[in-house]
Amino acid sequence: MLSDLKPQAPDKILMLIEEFKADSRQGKIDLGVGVYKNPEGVTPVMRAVKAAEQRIWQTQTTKAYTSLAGEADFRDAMARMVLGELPADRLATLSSVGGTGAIRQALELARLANPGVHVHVSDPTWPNHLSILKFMGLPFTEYRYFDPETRGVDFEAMKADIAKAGRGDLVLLHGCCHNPTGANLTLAQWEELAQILEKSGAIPFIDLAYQGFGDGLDEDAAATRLIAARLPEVLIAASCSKNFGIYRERTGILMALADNGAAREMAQGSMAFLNRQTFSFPPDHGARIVSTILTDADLAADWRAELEDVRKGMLALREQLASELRNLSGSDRFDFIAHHRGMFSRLGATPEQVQKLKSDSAIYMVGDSRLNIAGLNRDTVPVLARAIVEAGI
Ligand code: PLP
Ligand code: TYF
Repeated sequence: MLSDLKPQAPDKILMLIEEFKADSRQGKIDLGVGVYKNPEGVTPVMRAVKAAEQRIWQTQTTKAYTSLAGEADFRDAMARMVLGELPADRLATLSSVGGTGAIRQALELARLANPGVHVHVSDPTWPNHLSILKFMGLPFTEYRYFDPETRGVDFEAMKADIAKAGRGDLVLLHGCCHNPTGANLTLAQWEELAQILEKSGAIPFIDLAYQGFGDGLDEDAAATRLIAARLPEVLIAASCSKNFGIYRERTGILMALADNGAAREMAQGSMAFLNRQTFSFPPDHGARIVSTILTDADLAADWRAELEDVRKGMLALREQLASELRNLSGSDRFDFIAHHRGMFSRLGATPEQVQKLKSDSAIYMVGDSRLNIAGLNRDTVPVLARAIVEAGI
């Protein structure tokens, strides 16, 4: 049996980590995988996370199973953080194995309700979206999103493509901080999108992996809240990996908003069922860290403050990079870097230029020219800017 297995396509982002490690050049710069790094290049454990872990260690008296859907404290606190309130009459929630687990369970839930469910994804999107859809055998279509000229969103094209989604189709949207491009919709554009979805009966499925990394914790949830208020049914997959810095704890949540109580009940039962079919109980430690922080005013305030520092640090690097490039190139064609939000920006370079950055300057970014802003610091920004101009980008 095992010899019948075929090799699977590797994850190109994760491959880059190995390639970077193997490079012995001094001063190499890693702008690949989407992990936050401070100016010293360290991915720290956040202060409030350490404090919450200490509190859990001191007070936890059992490690017995939780419930199939995960702890209610975590799910309620996350629903409040994402939605700004707890719409208990329409909301079903499920603790998941990271944001990825929430995406998978959302697609499983949709498939359970509608075995041939058609999914619409942005072009480009996070490669794992496509990989999971292909693995599950779900039909999908890409909607136009990124404008390579402006490096912003081609909103007219996006609207035209999303308007073609049928009733009951899923439309996968990045709630903020689009990965891989960094280009995002304005709130007015989200409003237009909501109208299109209302008209077509397609169901928004929001992937929210970077809340707090763009314009602020509430600002980054504004689009999700708008969609949640306007559409009868919404799926939301939220990750705690980045904003709590608990990547390896695998903490996330699936939220399903229903338009009536009976459908909510059905969704809640089906979601717990899906966890049971996959791994029974979801992991608890990361979820407990999150609920400990969010339900304690002091810990929550400290976490918010540290998250704000992280966010502002990335914004400062964006400004610095755009400004260096303005000076070096004598043009404003890189100003989009300051307008993008989140961890990533797509430079719009060719694969050959990305390769040149790697071979000539030991600068590593994903092949589609996505760079992780948090991989930079004040000293490496000028190095990158010079290399970008020298590579003829
Ligand atoms: N969605 C997007 C767009 C992402 O970039 C990520 C990656 O971190 C995730 C979801 C899921 O992250 P995780 O499974 O680590 O919580
Ligand atoms: O896009 C990224 O870099 C992050 C981290 O299989 C990541 O979302 C990358 C690849 C992967 C899982 C997470």
